[in-house]
Amino acid sequence: MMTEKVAALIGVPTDVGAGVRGASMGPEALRVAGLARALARQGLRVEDTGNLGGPFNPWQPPLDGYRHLPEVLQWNRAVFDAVTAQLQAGRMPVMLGGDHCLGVGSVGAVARHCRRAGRPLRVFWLDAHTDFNTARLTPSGNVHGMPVACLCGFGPDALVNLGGAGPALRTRDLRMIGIRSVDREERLFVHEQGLDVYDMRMIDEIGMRAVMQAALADLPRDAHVHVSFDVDFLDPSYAPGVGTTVQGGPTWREAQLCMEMLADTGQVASLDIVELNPALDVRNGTAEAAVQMVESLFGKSTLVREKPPTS
Ligand code: EXY
Ligand code: MN
Ligand code: MN
Ligand code: MN
Repeated sequence: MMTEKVAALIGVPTDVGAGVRGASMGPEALRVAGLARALARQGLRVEDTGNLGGPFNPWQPPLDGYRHLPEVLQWNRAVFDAVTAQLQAGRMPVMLGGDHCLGVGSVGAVARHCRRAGRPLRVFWLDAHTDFNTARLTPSGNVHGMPVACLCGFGPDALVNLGGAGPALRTRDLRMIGIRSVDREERLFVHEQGLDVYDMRMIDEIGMRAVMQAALADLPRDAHVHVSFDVDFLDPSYAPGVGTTVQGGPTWREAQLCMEMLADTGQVASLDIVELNPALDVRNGTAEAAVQMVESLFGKSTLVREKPPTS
């Protein structure tokens, strides 16, 4: 008997890592936009575990290069524990952010879980930004611009070692799609560390299909695929409800193809949906766009197909 896959929704209502307030309302906006129903339509059983709790946003300037580090740490500890618990229960964690600083706890938990199980991990970071700043490089001190660096071992000890000693991720386990905003000094560090970045220039030149084929080319068959979906990945023309819009993102169809090709792997096993900011949205349209993308990520397609149309 095939056991039913269970998606466990974990709401994380905070914006302590962001430079604009409002992502704390993200979880509820995703629920209102019908996220649970969309996942259920794709054959998943959905359990909404409710929201995690944590400190309020103190709205302070950076201290030693970080804004709100104690609060960021406290929220990420809660995320790490909640995601770990769902993985151990055999469920698929779906984290509803909240800002992208929460990727440290979420991806950190997935990485430790995979390591314990001896299973390879591949993280797809869908974002306009590389989120690879450090205290020394950051122009803002906002930790939502730093989670990838923290996961790879570059950040404050407490975040780097959140779930155990040493970095959670190797840069070679990461693929970044949709990138179009990297700070000047961050850029040097991205190159120095050899991140696998598929930026908008590449999507323009070879198209989303070839980009995803390249990004998926060496995916091990037994790998756990984690998708960290920053809603600012999407073009602001149809997804204005984020705090850090960057023009020139993937079109609706390009974004959907990206999701569809990830779905085709059949290996998506955990997900973050972050940076949705309902305070900046128009009639919850960005939340609805994100939900539609997530439905594609779990297999929604127009026709019933055994394999991709052109393979
Ligand atoms: N790179 C900029 C910074 O570090 O302040 C902007 C970061 C935005 C991060 C959003 C979540 O992807
Ligand atoms: Mn497992
Ligand atoms: Mn991000
Ligand atoms: Mn971003």
